[in-house]
Amino acid sequence: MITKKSILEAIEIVKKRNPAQPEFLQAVTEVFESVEPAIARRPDYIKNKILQRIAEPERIIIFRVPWMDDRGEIQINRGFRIEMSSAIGPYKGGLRFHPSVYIGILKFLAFEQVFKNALTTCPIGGGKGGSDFDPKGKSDNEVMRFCQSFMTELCRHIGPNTDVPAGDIGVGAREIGYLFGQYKRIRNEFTGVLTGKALAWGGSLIRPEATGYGSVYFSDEMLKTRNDGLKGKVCTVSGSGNVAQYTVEKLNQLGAKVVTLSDSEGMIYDPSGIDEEKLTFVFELKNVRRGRISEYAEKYNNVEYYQGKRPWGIKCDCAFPSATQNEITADDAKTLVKNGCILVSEGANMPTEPDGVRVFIENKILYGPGKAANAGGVATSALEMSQNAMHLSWTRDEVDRRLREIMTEIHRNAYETAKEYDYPNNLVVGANIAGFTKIADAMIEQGLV
Ligand code: NDP
Ligand code: 2IT
Repeated sequence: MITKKSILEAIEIVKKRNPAQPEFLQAVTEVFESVEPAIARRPDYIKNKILQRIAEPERIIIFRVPWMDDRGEIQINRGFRIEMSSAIGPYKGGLRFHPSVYIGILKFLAFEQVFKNALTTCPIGGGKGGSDFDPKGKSDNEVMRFCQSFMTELCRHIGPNTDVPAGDIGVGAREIGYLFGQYKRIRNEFTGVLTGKALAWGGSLIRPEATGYGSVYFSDEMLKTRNDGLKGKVCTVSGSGNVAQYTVEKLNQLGAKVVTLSDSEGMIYDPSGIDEEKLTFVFELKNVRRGRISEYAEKYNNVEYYQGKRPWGIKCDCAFPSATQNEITADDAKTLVKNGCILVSEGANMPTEPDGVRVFIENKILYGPGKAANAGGVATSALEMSQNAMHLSWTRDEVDRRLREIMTEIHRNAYETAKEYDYPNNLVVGANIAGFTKIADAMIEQGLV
């Protein structure tokens, strides 16, 4: 009773203090409500005001990013870095460049990142950053000038033992390169301050693949609990960026068939499956030509393109949302269940609306929440940091083996924690409590800071 009251009060405080940040409130509410059984066992969490402290970023940096476009016109964007929690390691998390970016989106992402990173077994705190800059339609030179201006300010706040950014939506290998170059130039220091770097200058093998591969490994662990596997499963994937591409690659390797991809304009449905050759076309289309997924339907026969649609109306066994937040509504979730979907593994961050999550849980779907299922990306970033610190590089097999082990351990931890707290098979409760208790205990041990 006291526990419930304390949680509701904490949610009220977060709501009052952060008006007009619905995504942040959504993420906080989900975690706070689901950790109730852990707080009920630990009155010291209430006494130490862990909920209030954990939802308040340690530091937020907001800055002007002026740059000049190819026509010589001045452009102004806004840059952010949310340093959410350093309880278990330096701040770690991606940068998102997308016109929808504002402080509420980045705070939700930073908050999720804290628990995700705690689950990885690696010593990394949580952060997130980015800008409302839209890389779409910009020349490489414009992207470079923007990245240089962004890093000119950011470089005073980050460092290999302080805060280590990486990619997210709109930030891939090209952007990380420009950001790294400018950091090195200003600080005169060649160091592992960013992850997702290219191989020749400190990057790790498997980091580009890691989020997608990890989400598939996680789905495999979920299926194993029902003595099932991915072979022969029909899968829908949303998005067509970094996470989606490597999700398709690994699903193909494990004998599944992927029938959809999407972008912000629409989706393609290819009933015969996106095989290796077609995936090679997608890599080139999205990463080199930076085109639209609709071109896939123009290139291949018997493929349908649905403008403005997401893949959730297509019948499938397993769904891999890998585009963005709140891309699965409660109605989408009902449609998936009705069509026989047995598994959802979230490559994206918070892709399912809260009512959709409830539909999955009530229907006993194998549901892997993003902070567990997509943790392979940041975990492999932590492996990149380790390699940088040791000034060496592991082989592809070595990194992939470690990634596989980490995903297995995240699943085991979430699964066992759910059981321990009497919510068997509920990986939302399991992942949230496992991440939360690790952070909360570290905070108490380190005193009131
Ligand atoms: P990319 O920029 O490589 O790709 C994003 C894809 O999602 C594109 O196909 C994009 O379409 C689509 N998309 C983006 N915003 C929207 C939107 N508002 N509505 C519909 N579609 C959208 O990003 P990533 O693949 O890296 O990231 C995808 C998701 O995975 C994000 O939620 C991210 O936070 C999460 N994630 C990423 C990790 C990583 O290591 N990269 C790690 C863990 C999670 P379009 O091209 O039309 O914009
Ligand atoms: O959401 C995420 O976990 C990421 N975008 C990856 C972060 C990282 O530091 O690799």
